[in-house]
Amino acid sequence: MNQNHGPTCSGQEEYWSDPKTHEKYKEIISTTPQRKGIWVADLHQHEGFWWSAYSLKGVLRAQDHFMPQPNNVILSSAPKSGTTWLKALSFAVMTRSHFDEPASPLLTRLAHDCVPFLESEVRSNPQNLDLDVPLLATHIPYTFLPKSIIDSGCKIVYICRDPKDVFVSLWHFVRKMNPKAMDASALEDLHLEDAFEFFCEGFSSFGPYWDHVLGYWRASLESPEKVLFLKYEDLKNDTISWVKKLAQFMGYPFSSDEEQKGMVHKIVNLCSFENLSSLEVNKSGITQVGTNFVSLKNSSFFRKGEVGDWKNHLKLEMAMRLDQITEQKLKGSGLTFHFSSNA
Ligand code: PAP
Repeated sequence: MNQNHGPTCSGQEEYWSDPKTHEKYKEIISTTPQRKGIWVADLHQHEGFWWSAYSLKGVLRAQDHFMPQPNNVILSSAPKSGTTWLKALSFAVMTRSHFDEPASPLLTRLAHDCVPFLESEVRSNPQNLDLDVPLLATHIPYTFLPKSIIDSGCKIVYICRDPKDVFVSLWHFVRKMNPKAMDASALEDLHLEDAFEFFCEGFSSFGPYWDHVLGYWRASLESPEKVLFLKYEDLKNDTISWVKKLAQFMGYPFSSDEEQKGMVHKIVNLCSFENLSSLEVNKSGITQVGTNFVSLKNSSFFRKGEVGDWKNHLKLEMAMRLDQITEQKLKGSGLTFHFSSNA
């Protein structure tokens, strides 16, 4: 009964089967500045951001073909900012009437298998859901979102995170990747210092990180009714209040009866790091990222789930440098991260 779960890409079938369209994207990508790096794939620069060829192709396709449903809610983030958690919470909020009968799919599926990325070839996902949930996720920067989303009534929820923790999370994550085309040990040996230099330069997938954040921040100031801007740290600090705001924003507010019966707590507990990371599916499952190019243990999406783990990995001067970059990039925007290296 999998209905409108996932993006509606009119013409998508043609894209996948039409060699001309395929060639068109290939050509665009081949003309972009390309840089080899330490990340899993070489990155291409397009419209000011860095993309793997696979992501960029998916994004170009989404721009040409993606037609949102008016009730779609788009969950957006730069990688390692809290995507998995936001997906789980939003999914749990929208499907709360199915918690008991049948049990929440989050108990048996990775959150990424409950909420697809619109730039990925979601149709290849074999794990269709028996629920019609109008959620989609993306790592696409705001300025590069398909025009159909900007012009639609779709709501967007964005989550960001202290860049220091994003970097540390990314470094750990990349080292666990197992791309078929690469020697995995090359990634395991990835030096923190090398990765740090690249990240500071803005050279990371969907980066520069700060530009990603600023695009959504500005959009949330311009259209607060359309874009909800969250910080991972705020969500950690007061999950209950933020889940209520999230539900309200998405158009699924909790009734006072639900609140009295503890529904908000139930959702927060279901989606907590402790609970999700202890589930069998998230401990031992495997997922494919992008194409069948990279296979990943589901457990790699659940590492520590803490605020400030950067302190265990970054030297003070590294942390200060990243904070300085952040301060300089965000200057005048009104956005701050109160998570200074001196804290
Ligand atoms: P993605 O972009 O690859 O999907 P994303 O989910 O954005 O990754 O980020 C992963 C981070 O979220 C990990 O952080 P860490 O490396 O600092 O530990 C992961 O542990 C954390 N995370 C995953 N699920 C949760 C959760 N339920 N609550 C809090 N943090 C979580």
